[in-house]
Amino acid sequence: MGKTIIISNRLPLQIHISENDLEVSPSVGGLATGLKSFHQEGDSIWIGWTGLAAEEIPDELEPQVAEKAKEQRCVAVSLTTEEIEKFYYGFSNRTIWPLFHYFMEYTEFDPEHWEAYKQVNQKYADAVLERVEDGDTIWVHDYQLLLLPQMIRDKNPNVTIGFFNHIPFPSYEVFRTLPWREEILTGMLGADLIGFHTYDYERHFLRSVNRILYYDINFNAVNLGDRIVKAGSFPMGIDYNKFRNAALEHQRQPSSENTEIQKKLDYHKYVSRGTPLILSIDRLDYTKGIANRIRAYGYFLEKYPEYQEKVRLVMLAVPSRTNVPQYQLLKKEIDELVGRINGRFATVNWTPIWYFYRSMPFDNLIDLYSASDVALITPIRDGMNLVAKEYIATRTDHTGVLILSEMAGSAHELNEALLINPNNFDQIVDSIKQALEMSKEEQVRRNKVMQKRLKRYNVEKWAREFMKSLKQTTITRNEIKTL
Ligand code: GDG
Repeated sequence: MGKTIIISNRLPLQIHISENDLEVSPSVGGLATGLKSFHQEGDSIWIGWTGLAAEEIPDELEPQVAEKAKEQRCVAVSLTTEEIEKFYYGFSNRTIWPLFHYFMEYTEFDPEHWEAYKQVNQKYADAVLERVEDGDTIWVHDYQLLLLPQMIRDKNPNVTIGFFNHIPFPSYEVFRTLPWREEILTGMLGADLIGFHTYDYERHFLRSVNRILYYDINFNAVNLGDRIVKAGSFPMGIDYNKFRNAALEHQRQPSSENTEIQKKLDYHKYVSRGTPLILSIDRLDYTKGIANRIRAYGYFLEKYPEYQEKVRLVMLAVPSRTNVPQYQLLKKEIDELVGRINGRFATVNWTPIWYFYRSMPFDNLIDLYSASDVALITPIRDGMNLVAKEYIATRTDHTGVLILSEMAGSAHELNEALLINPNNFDQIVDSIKQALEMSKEEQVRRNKVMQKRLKRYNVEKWAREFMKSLKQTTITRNEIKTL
């Protein structure tokens, strides 16, 4: 049996250089967090970018970067500043990301970005081809590398290729607006199996393949004539035990370090006498519905004034894609909204919103999940949303209420949450009230069902199921060949 090669835009680690010294830290984000456990437990190698531009790495430090990556069975792909600008911030995050999340008005169609996207996909493909041997299994991840499966297959047809899309796949009517729609679909179809978080994304993809490339579709199989490609839905899980154990550990030993967030939470506990906390955590991204969430919270305080001074929103927004203008504008909008609501409602003893714009260590994330009575997660569109699952998993006593947007892939599995339409302010506001007033018994009943599901369908199972289907697809392919 051959080896497994994971390939994604970013490695699960980030490298920082300070005064000619290297520092390694884990990368934040859904894909890295989820796949890391699969990688750590297996014998895969992982190919991707470190997050540093080639120009930022002095020649003498290059071997050290490679060494640090190797320690975690990773191989670093080097990207220049120009490639990062055009491939990553450009085509990936100004074309595919907004289009696939239905933000048509933010979508740019720039041929120069497209050229860079092709070139950089080829660069990743070359990094794979240098290391791949016949019989290996390659697992390509996400929207930055949609062309990779076919690029690899063109050079080496004797490997098994799986592709997983971590973001939504839009409906045909939206996807067809992309000038390079044929190339993108052909790139993906180089894989043997193409995975999505939900059945809806899978259907959207298959319909686009049928309408744009005219291939016949039989259930979930695309008939290319000489090859069959399968599509499937594999809702990504979390490392349930890791989150639950961290939460149990947190209960045993709360404030190990006196960090800023712990000081705030302690203050809240003693000074505000444990009035409820509502939690909001995301990368700062327009798809996550953060601005509307703040507006809805302001509206809640206005509609139900009895909750003024009786509740607090703790909001963590993790900096993301700060070079893209839409993200800079959103940051400004959020700063203003937080200022406006705090300015309008704050009293001497009470700040309605505690806002943090930074990323936090894992332990602090657990502190926040554990301390919060309600999690308010209201994306406009979200492939899955792992934060919702992590919140449920860390509630060791099964209390706590999750308010979750129907537009998140995870809403399909978390039916016992209070599901809302993120554009319906009255519904959000009434759900906040319902959450704050929900009996403990009902909280526990809802949480238990969801936790059980998360425990069973964890990230390890997700990866195993995908790999099992991938293997099955290739067995069928080989059987067809020998007929
Ligand atoms: C994409 C899709 C899909 C967040 N802040 C901190 C931190 N995090 C961790 C969370 C969670 C992850 O980052 C975020 O995952 P999400 O799934 O919520 O969102 P995206 O980053 O947009 O992920 C998404 C996912 O891929 C997987 O397929 O679910 O729909 O958009 O794990 O815990 N971690 C630390 N500090 C932080 O400040 N340590």
